[in-house]
Amino acid sequence: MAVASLVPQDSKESDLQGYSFDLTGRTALVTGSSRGLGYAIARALGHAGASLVINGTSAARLEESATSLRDDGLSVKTAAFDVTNEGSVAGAFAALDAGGLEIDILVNNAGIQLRKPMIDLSLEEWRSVIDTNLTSAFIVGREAARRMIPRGRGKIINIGSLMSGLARPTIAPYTAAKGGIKMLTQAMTAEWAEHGIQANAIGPGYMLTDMNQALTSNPQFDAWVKARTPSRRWGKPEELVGTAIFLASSASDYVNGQIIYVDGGMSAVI
Ligand code: GCO
Ligand code: CA
Repeated sequence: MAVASLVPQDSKESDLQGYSFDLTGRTALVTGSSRGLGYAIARALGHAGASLVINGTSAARLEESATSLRDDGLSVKTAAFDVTNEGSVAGAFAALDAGGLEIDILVNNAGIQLRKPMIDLSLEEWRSVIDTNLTSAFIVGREAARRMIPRGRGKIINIGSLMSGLARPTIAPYTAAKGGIKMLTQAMTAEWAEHGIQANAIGPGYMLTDMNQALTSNPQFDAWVKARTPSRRWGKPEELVGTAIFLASSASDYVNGQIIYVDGGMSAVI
C-alpha cells in the first residue's frame, strides 16, 4: 500500500518531518496478534513499512499467522510469551535485544473478555481479566520504555475500548481494565513524553471480531448496537488500522496521552 505524504511534493525534505505515515525502518511489536484486531493492526503496520514482531502464547498459531503475513510480503518475526508474566516478558525482550531487534512501536493489544454478573464473578476471574487486559500493558510497556528512553523516541499504542469511558452490565472487570488502560496511557505520557515517547490509546467500539461473536449472533444485541450507534452498524477490524498507523507514525509526534474512539460515534451520543 503506497503511503502518500500529506505535504505538497514541492516541500523541502525537512518540511516532511512529522507529516509522514510511512513506518519504513521501524520495528513494531503487537501483543496478542496471531488473530483478531491484533493481527489486523500488525498487518497494516507492516503494509505501512514496519518490520513486525507478532506475539501470542501459542507458538504454533503464531507461526501460521507469520506465514500468512510473510505471504503478503511482510517482514515478520514471532515472539511467543505470556504478557501477564514479567519473567516471560523480560525473557522475550532479552531475546529481541540479543537479536539486535529494537522495538520502536509497541501495540499493547492482548486482552480477553468475560461476560458474567459481578455478584457471580470469582476473584480469580476478576484477576485474570485485569492481569491480561491491564497489568500486561504495564509489564510490556515497562520493558519497552526501558529501551525507548535511552534512544529518545518510541511509540506506545494501548488498545482500550468504548468501555474505557462507558459501562454496561456483565463486563465489569473488562470495563475496569479498559478504564485503567486510558489512565495508564496518560500516566505513561506523564513519565515518558519528555523522553520522546508518544503513548496513546485506541478505543474500539462494537467491532466484528471473534471476541464479540456471542454478541453479533444475538439478534437482540445486534439490534441494540445498530440502534445505539449513530453509524447504525458494527465496525470492521480494518476500520481500526488507520488510527493505529497514524499513532505509530511521525504524523502523531505531538499527540500524547490521548484515546481515539473508533466506535461509529457511539460514545459521542446518548
Ligand atoms: C461487550 C463487548 C465490548 C466490545 C466493544 C467495546 O461485551 O460489550 O465485548 O466490550 O469489546 O468492542 O470495546
Ligand atoms: Ca473492545
